[in-house]
Amino acid sequence: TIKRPLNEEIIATHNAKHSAAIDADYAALAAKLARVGINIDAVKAKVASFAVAIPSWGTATGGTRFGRFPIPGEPTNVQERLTDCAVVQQLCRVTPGVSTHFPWDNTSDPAAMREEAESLGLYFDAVNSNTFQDQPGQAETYKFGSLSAAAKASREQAIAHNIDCIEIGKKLGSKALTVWVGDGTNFPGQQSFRDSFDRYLDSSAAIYAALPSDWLMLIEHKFFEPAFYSTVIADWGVNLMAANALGAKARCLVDLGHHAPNVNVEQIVSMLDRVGKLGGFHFNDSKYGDDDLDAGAINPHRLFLIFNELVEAELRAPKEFAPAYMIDESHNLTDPAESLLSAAEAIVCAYARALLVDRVALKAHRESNDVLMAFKTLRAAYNIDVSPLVAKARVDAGGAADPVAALRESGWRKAKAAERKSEVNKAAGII
Ligand code: PSV
Ligand code: MN
Ligand code: MN
Repeated sequence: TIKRPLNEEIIATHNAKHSAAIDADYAALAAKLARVGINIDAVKAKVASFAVAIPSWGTATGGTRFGRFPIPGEPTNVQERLTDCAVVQQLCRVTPGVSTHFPWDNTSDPAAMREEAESLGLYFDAVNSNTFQDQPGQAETYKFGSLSAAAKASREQAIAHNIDCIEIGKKLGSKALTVWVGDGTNFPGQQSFRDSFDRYLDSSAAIYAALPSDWLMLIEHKFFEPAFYSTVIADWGVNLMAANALGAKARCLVDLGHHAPNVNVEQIVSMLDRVGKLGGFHFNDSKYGDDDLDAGAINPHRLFLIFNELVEAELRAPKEFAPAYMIDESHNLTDPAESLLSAAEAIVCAYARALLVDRVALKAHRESNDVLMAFKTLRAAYNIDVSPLVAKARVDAGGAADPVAALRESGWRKAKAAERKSEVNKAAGII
């Protein structure tokens, strides 16, 4: 049996309070969808099979380069981070996977960590390497780059770290390595764009050679930050060049915050899928750049349009379609567990809406160049409030009717504030 961190009775009491309203709203939505020939139970079954991974580090407060505001009771080590992932999963039931980051999740015993995760009903998703920071005691610096560095020793160290991540990931049961590098330049002339990319490819080929046959290497592009003049893997074009050069197991990962403003991300999704190179997603939202705000908080319509392309891609080739989904946010103002619950809800709602698009009508309107009706076909699905459907799927799977409210009712964070060695407790002299 799975160890669920929250008292199941609290969730049952919470659900009992909401069940009549959920059932009534679900029945009303079922009737509305039936009028346009959609069977709500079939959509609910698709929603119930949806999963998006939580980044282990996303369970603790993030920060900006100007400061961080830790909260009492937040997780302080990998065990506590896993427990909070289990809390989120217990309430929302769409986040069974955990994505790790090394050395942030350092453990001397990955096999025990896997057992711990499994006992909590979790599994490990992609492993993330980290060559964008120097670690204490490390021999070489990444100040001037890692996989693309001019210094061979820095490149070798970065390659070795990625291979270590694969080795740990094998013990965790992961099936993918996500590589994002901070490599780039701050000054025109600082490096040759071309030589840097060639060195990146050489280094990545060494990592690729160490990948098990059933693993993927997910390459994440980002057009700025921490480098502000150029980055080595700046956009999806360079990303695709790298993935093509490395081989079939290399795919492109799209982080929603890693594009220049106003870039049409849904079109990128469609194009990468077209060539079988859509590896995965990091979901977040932004107003200006890589803001790492909560998914769907700023532009839920864009999230819907992205899922519209994903649903279309899945319908085209259901067997091959398996992008890795992860939430990649920085929670600076909110309780991270609450933000993860609210983001997971936004993501799954965008997916549910995309499932409701009348694809037969859309195709016909496209073929007859009925521009407005094509647009209205999409908009009709976007306008449907799918929250009763998503809530019903969640409750049927054992989750909470209103996950954030249930978390608050459980008193989880307050209880942990008394137990965990958080920075807040240290600063207050409590521990
Ligand atoms: C970089 O901005 C990024 O999106 C990458 O995915 C990292 O792994 C993550 O943030 C955490 O730093
Ligand atoms: Mn990311
Ligand atoms: Mn990012």
